[in-house]
Amino acid sequence: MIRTVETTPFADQKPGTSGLRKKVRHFQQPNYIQNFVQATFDSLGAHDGATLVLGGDGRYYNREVIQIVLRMAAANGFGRVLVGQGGILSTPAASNVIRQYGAFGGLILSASHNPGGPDEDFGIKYNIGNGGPAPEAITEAIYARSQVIDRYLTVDADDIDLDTVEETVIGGMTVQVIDPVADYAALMERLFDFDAIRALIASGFRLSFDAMSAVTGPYATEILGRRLGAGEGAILNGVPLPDFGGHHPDPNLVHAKALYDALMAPDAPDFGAASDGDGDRNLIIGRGIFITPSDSLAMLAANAHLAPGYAGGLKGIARSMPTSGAADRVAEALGIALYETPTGWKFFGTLLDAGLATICGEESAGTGSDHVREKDGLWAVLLWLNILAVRRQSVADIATEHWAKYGRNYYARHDYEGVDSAAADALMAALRGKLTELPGSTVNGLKIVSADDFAYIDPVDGSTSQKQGIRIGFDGGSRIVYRLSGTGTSGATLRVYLERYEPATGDLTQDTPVALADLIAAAAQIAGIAAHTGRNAPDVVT
Ligand code: VG1
Ligand code: CO
Repeated sequence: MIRTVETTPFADQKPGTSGLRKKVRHFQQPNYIQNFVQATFDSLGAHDGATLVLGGDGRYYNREVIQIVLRMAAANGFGRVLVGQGGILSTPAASNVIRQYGAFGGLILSASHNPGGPDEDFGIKYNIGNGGPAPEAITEAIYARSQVIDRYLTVDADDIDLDTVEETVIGGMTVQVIDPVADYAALMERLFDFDAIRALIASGFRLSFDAMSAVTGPYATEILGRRLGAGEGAILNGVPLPDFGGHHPDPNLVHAKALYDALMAPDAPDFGAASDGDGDRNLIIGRGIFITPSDSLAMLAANAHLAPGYAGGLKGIARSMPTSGAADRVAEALGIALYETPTGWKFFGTLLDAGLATICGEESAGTGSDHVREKDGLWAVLLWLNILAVRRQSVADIATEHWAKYGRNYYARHDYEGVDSAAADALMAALRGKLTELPGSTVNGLKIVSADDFAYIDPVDGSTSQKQGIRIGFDGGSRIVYRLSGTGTSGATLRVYLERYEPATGDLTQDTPVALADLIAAAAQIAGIAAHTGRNAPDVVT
């Protein structure tokens, strides 16, 4: 029954910031997906008879990979697989299913905000039993195993019907096709005051949610459209498409420009939001005002107690290192701890499990809490709506009051995409070579007071992570961070994160590019961006 198939290793199966991501055609090489899945199963502890969760963001190749994984899971001794209907599970919903059913772990098929289609991107990652992304020790073990793998296990069985909620058996293993939305929607109802949000919407408050033809369509339609009464008209691009309609399902000001324009128009709705390919990111725009993800984290943390799920207060706040310090000021005011982690959600898991933090966030439009172990796009939208329903103020008024109390962290991220990998590595190496000489020097009129390469020691398990981004600190608290993306599939992406703090007594109404102009020029100079990359301007500013 179980068939052992010989294979040989692929050199490039090292998971990045969030799993293994490559072009679809790369994944379609014979045995490529099988090798990675077998390397993953081989790296896990005993899992005989255990439950595995399986689902993806619905992108091109999702269904095919699900059938492959089901046969391999059966051959590898799993007792049961819970798979989302149609092969669909948003990343936060998958995290919830793993936790709720006490699963051993899960495989999530997604390349998140990267485009989909036969010539675009695919991805796969393993999540552990707490529902969160596998920590580095496990991703390293998977990679090591992938480098010596010589066989994979499968069973001969027909494809199963993914579209009917039912139970089947494949090679002695039970496959349960589950409703991908139901458990997640119930969780949201427990955390938030749906009555208050319904009343807000019934009072004439207008919202617009752009699902970007990606996985959140069915979730938003059920939760925002039906349960909260916003109606189907409030959901844009609500049907998941394998190629996301040819767009980047990346909720930022470039790829969600139509939504942004609608919120800046004279007849704008009160609230606009969008999510990404796999549903873990969020973009928040109020009428006439974009809320940066770093500010959103701070504002959500400051107001979270207004939602039933957080009425008891927060234990702590965690943010990734490049995320602005806006949340730090909220933590200080609340008298709770603030944790600074490397980029990627996998670093929040230990803090959440240990009860050290309740809310986490990243500047890349990721926010979440201890309700699951992934960032969660719709959760952030619902928390905002709950806050708006209680405070009955506009998003702009809430932001203005927040800055008047805590000051404002002007912030932007500049991405240089598709840079030659060797050139990007050389730029980072040159920066690393100057770390000791930079402090004390002045660039473009700005005095540098610190420079380092961020290293992290996990306060819970003591694991360490080096080289997580170059930080340059300036007199007065401004900061530049440089790092290379770990999620791209072609060339390198240089990310430059810029931040300047303006105290509550200062000018809180500047345009961000103006507020950051000095810093932007200094960033180009310090790293020699044009000389290394040949680029004079970033491709994407968020
Ligand atoms: C990016 C973001 C990071 C995020 C990661 C996964 O990583 O910067 O904050 O956790 O994507 O998000 P990188 O290495 O490209 O900077 V998702 O929505 O792709 O799962
Ligand atoms: Co994502």
